[in-house]
Amino acid sequence: MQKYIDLTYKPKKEELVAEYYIQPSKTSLWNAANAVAGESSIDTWSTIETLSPKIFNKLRPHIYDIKGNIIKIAYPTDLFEPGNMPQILSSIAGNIFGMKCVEKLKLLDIHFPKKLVSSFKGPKYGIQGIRKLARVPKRPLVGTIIKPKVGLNAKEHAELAYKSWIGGLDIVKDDENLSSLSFNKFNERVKITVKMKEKAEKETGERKFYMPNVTAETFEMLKRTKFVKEQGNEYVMVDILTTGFAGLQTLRDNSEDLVIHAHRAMHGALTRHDHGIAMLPLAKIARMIGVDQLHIGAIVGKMTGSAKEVYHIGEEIEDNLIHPSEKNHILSQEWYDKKPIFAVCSGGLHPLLVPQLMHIMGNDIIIQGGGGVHAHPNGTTAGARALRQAVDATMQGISLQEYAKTHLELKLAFKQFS
Ligand code: CAP
Ligand code: MG
Repeated sequence: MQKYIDLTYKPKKEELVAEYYIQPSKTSLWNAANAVAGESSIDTWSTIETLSPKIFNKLRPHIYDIKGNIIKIAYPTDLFEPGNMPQILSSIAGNIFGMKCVEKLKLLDIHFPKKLVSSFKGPKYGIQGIRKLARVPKRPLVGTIIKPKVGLNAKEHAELAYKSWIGGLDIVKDDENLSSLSFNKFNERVKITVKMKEKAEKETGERKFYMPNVTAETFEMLKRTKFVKEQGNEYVMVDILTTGFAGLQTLRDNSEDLVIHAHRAMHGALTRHDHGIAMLPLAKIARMIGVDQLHIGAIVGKMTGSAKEVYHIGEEIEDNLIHPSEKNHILSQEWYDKKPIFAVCSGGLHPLLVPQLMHIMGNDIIIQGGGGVHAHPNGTTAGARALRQAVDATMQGISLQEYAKTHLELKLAFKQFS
């Protein structure tokens, strides 16, 4: 009996809605959908006396739309604990991925009702807060990642950061797998790098930002965040998936008013192909919990993520009202008081890719180049200059070829990256 399917049902405003791609295994799609709806809410595989009509009628979800392999399920909000992202995901993104009756299952989007959106802190700064801090009203922010990913000691790290900042970059970040290692201890790195940041600010007259990676066990993360604050730094960076959403919520609740940069290392284990969780709902969760900027893909770089997908994720984290799109598997979403956050485009980027990226994504983005800065033939500072020149040229509507005629670093970037 397919007790959760009701194609005449209209979801209530206060319900959570999840959209899934579902491929059944050795059963019908309807049977598999029914099992997913039950297992993600109140039910199990057998008929149980304890599932009384009273409980059923109060907490049952409704599969209200089935088109091909795409199903939509509306869940009563009482199934979820406000402010508890782990529990919400243990429901609608938990056991169901391991059920034998599904060959493949992918969570494509989640519509969160106001009661749940309001139960999370949301971003403290967001786009406008960061632009105000940076004194950069319009153009994309530009940054680099210290490379090699790990290997430099704290002093070498800080010196490379300085070279990047004086070349015109706004931001320098730690790589996602750099925490506190035997050859590069966190506190020492932060202390020296912040001093080099202040030196670069004095010499350039521009605000400069350092994003130290605090990813660690939660209490340790809070200790490191406190230390960063004591050094007078404005940012922390965290790997939100390897840290987990409970850790991210704790960091957001104890952020010491620092700006939170969210790296999405490990997302590919969930987002690629057609079994797992799409990047869109992960991005929504990050905005709801309250990061200020989030890696969402770079389209033209080295990582997966089509222009359409990355563009829509950018809309989701930057707009306040999201209109539904059947074609793109996007559910409606109102963001209420949750600030828009910066899309971070990174991964395989170099100066020559900037115009195309800005054409697709607009200016409310953060462009990061690691190898694309440090591999410049004249070194890091020149690489930083070339990346900044590519942004400045594009903001002025000048082609890079034209701009390179009067900007040597960009000219040499053509030799290196064409
Ligand atoms: C980029 C990067 C970033 C990726 C993350 C790296 O370095 O530092 O972690 O951009 O991917 O380690 O690859 P490069 P995404 O500029 O040298 O490629 O932004 O897609 O999450
Ligand atoms: Mg990295």
